[in-house]
Amino acid sequence: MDIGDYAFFLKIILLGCQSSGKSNILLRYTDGVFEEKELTYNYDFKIKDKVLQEKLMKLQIWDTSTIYRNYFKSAHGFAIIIDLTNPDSFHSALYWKKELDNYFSGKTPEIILIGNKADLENQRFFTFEEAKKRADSLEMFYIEVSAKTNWNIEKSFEILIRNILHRISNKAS
Ligand SMILES: Nc1nc2c(ncn2[C@@H]2O[C@H](COP(=O)(O)OP(=O)(O)OP(=O)(O)O)[C@@H](O)[C@H]2O)c(=O)[nH]1
Ligand SMILES: [Mg+2]
Repeated sequence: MDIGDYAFFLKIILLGCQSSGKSNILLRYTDGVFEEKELTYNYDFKIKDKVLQEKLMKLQIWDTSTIYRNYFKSAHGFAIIIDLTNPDSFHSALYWKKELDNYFSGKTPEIILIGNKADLENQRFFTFEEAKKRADSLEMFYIEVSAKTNWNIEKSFEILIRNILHRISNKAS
């Protein structure tokens, strides 16, 4: 693949509380696998080629175990991950949303809120409706996924990427 073949290069950053599933979501999306055991992943980001709307793009997706605010700089989009089985997870989402709004002085790039571990239906602390209502009030799109079963993982990234492309084309016109 030649660099000239890419229509877009998009930088996406995953945020969220500890153990919300950031690394597993990334691994599932880029490598198609799920690791059951607790792992410390030794990478900062992963690269994936993606074709959407007949355009080839290169995605650089950052995991946040080692994130520094400086990394936010050139990001096109963020996914804030909550753990549906952790009652404190939303606090962390709010924290990150505020951090981003402060960092970008209100001109925050696209953000999607992802409720992970939807497979653990009996252990969840938030209904879909509650979580969506909160996401709406923060002007974030909300989707639920399971990195474990691979439910909605591809779809969640596609929604984020579509929203990013929409913004880019609005800016250009
Ligand atoms: N049942 C279930 N477990 C999950 C899912 N995603 C992640 N887990 C588990 O949740 C734990 C944390 O997942 P990680 O991907 O390491 O979470 P993280 O957000 O990267 O965690 P830190 O890097 O420590 O902040 C692991 O034990 C995973 O196996 C999911 O969709 N379903
Ligand atoms: Mg991790």
